[in-house]
Amino acid sequence: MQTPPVALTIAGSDNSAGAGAQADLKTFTALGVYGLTAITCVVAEVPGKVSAIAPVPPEIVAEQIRLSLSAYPVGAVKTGLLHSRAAIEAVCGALEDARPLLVVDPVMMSTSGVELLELDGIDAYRTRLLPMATLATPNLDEAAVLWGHAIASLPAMKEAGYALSARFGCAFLIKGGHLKGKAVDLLVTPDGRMTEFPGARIRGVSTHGTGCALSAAIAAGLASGKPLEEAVTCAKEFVTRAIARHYRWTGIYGEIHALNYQSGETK
Ligand code: PXL
Repeated sequence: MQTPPVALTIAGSDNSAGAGAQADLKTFTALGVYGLTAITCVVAEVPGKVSAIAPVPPEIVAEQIRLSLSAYPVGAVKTGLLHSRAAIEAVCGALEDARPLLVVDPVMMSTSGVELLELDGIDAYRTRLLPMATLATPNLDEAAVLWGHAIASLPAMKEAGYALSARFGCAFLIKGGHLKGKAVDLLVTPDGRMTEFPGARIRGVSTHGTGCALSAAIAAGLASGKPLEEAVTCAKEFVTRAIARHYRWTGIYGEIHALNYQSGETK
């Protein structure tokens, strides 16, 4: 009989299963964590093309969370695509009493450039959700929106990291994958500590869902009792490996790639 750690993802459904709740579940499973889901919206998409998005009623989002938290020993929660202000407020209401370890991936756009978050959702992140978070994991564009200034260099990333962490009272992992030059991710904690994580940039692989997998892997680490920095280090190794040994198929949309979370030899 086994009693694995449990993590809950609050995220959108991606039918192509490279991003969203499906990517989170695959990540939890690969890392030995039992995954629960609360679905916020349903996205019809394939890599490179988002064709439709339908929200789940906010009270149903909240009920999925409340039930999950009441029935299971949830060690950590992550949020992915929340889509609307109403959904963010429902999530905050449902998490308020439990106050779990919380990783917030403030998803605003798809990898293919489609807006996934309604505009007034940004304000709800600022006023409601980020103050409840343990860690936020924005990419450069999302960090710039939350901070209110452009970020085009490593020094600007550092300034943003300190400012955001102080403003919201949570740790920030700013992902510098789109930075010119070398890719660096930056972790800043509210006590003012900063850690740089060199990111291996792997060329020629177009995968969506790497951000989802990274934040899910961090939540899995936290649910397993790892301290934050160790959870981030392990999560980065996990995602780098999943990109390096990615899957590929050729079809009517050209070549499509997907992360490979399985352990074993790199091909
Ligand atoms: O990768 C961002 C993302 C997150 N969540 C869902 C998505 C996407 C990208 O398309 O569909 C559900």
